[in-house]
Amino acid sequence: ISLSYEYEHFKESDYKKNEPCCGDVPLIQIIDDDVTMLILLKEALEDKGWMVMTNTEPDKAVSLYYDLQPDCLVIDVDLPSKNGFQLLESIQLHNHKQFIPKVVISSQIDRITRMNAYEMGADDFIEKPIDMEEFLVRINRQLQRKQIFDQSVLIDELTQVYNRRFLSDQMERYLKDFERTGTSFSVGILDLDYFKKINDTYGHLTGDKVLEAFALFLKEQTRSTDIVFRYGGEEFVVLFPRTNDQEAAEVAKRILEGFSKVEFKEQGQSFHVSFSAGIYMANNSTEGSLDILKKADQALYEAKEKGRACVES
Ligand code: GH3
Ligand code: MG
Ligand code: MG
Ligand code: MG
Repeated sequence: ISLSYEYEHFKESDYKKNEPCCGDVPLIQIIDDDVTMLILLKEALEDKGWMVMTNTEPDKAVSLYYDLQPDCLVIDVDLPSKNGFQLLESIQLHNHKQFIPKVVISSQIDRITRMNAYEMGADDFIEKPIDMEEFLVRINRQLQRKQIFDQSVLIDELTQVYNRRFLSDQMERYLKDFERTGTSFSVGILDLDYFKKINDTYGHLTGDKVLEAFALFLKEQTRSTDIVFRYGGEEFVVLFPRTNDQEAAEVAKRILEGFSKVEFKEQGQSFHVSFSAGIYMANNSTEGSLDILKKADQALYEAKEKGRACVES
């Protein structure tokens, strides 16, 4: 079996957490250099109905971790190229504001190794060879913790704006209002342009700073009745109550103009960041919140197609 296993079996594009189809299915990321082990674990976890992505390469694993924000991370700490502990530490360091359960698997099970694992942020420690039945129970336990955590949180830790969960609550509320009073609202999805490149050039911590700055800018530049949400990674949603799509698009354009002028300075270099936006106005009460977000997302797609740094509705 070749090392390209991971890409044949898990395409990033197959899994978009932001999309309704995948939103509720837990995603588990496994990092192990042992491909046989990966396949074994992957199949067992998939039998439970969970989605699994596997990585043998630590660096690729970190960027996928950021990209897809798994619900549970399973990591082998005795990796040859980059020490698993180092990897765990760097993930922990960069992602300290997010709760993603981390399960360490290891054939070294001495006390020091176990203590190291917990100190580096492991939530559980499972010894190899793995007892599959027990492994599944323990992973399930971690997924439950994650679910309880997610359900209790309405604010995104990193950016301090509302999260995706609260977005669906609010959209339901405004849809009911629309049904009752006929007062519509608009929704904008704003996605930073070439954000991956910022991470790749300056590192994830700089990427995080840009996200924080963008969220703050959005809050400052919208009306107090508008609500800002972090929709996923580098995507934000603004809900504009009592606003038609034209007005909302104008606001978005003004924000785009302003934000594009913000100068970020990092490692002796300066750079600017733009975004693309898709706007949609709810126009009949039979539309659900997911339909509305899909429409806004289509408009966003058009904005990206047009070359980015623009607003489509
Ligand atoms: P496009 O112009 O088409 O939107 O390109 P893009 O690079 O912005 O889009 P893509 O979806 O390819 O990449 C999004 C990146 O956002 C990838 C992922 O690593 C990064 N990301 C997601 N969440 C976070 C986060 O919390 N912090 C950091 N630093 N990066 C994140
Ligand atoms: Mg190993
Ligand atoms: Mg995106
Ligand atoms: Mg983007």
